[in-house]
Amino acid sequence: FPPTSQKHALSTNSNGFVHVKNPHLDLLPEDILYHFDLGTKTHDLPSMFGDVKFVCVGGSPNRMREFARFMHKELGLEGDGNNITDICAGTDRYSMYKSGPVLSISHGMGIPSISIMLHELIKLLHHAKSRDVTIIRIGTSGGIGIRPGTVVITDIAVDAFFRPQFEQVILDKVVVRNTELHQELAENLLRCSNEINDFPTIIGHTMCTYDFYEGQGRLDGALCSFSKEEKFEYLQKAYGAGVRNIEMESSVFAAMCHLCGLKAAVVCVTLLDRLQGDQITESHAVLAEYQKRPQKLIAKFIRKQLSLC
Ligand code: R2B
Ligand code: URA
Repeated sequence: FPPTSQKHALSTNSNGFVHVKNPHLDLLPEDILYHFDLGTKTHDLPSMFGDVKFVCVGGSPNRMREFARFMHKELGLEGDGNNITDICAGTDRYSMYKSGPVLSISHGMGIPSISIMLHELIKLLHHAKSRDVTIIRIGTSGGIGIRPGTVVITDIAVDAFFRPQFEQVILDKVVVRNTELHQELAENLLRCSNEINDFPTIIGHTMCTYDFYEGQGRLDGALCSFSKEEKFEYLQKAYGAGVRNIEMESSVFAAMCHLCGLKAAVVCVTLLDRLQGDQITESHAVLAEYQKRPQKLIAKFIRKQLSLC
């Protein structure tokens, strides 16, 4: 397929609304957000979500529930954060929790899963007339040449060829989309982490792949068609191109948020250094502490934005 270039400047919308870019939507009598089990006729989306200012997304439903509980406490909200309920309880595809102005949603693993969630989330924020929303993916990743437990704030998501783009097949064409993230937000997050001064944090490129095993150059999958030397050559090349971590959602996340005028960041902790191995061997307790790191950083950022610290 010949690639179709679709580079857009960050859609600046003076009113701060999230915009959908689909003329067909206006013709729908009702919009059913099927994978959330929410809809414009069955739910009062403006009253449920109109005050949302921060959306945090991450792969695992349990981790996003923990994050919502943590934010409930961090924001000093009334009541017991432990009783927080899943807004998407009617479906087991995604989980969603709300703590004041902070929405936490799980997105599952991989580009197709997060992409479906983002279509419905962006429409939800649009129908709810939410304004000035910042969206952050908090996740896990494999590091390249950096200490495990390091948090990487993505400046740009790249594909497996280290290109700053995301290719989406639409009908029978390949549409190429920009994967830049919000630089000022990334720098602001780095400053927050320096203030916490609890764990190493860097800004770097994040490589987004379609697979965890062969797609990330692992030697321990059910299939492997390359040598150990070829693996290292590839990872070194990635490092040389500025890649500091590898995960599976950042490119479509960056592309969709960019097109819809959402200020977006990707903050992932590294669970291992891929130059040292492929298997995740740290104990459950160590991994649990690592996964709290992006959460602590985002809590600090949100508290600062709300002038709570
Ligand atoms: C990071 O971790 C998951 C794979 O273990 C995947 O969702 C990702 O991006
Ligand atoms: N998530 C990934 O996608 N890769 C890793 O190596 C670790 C977590």
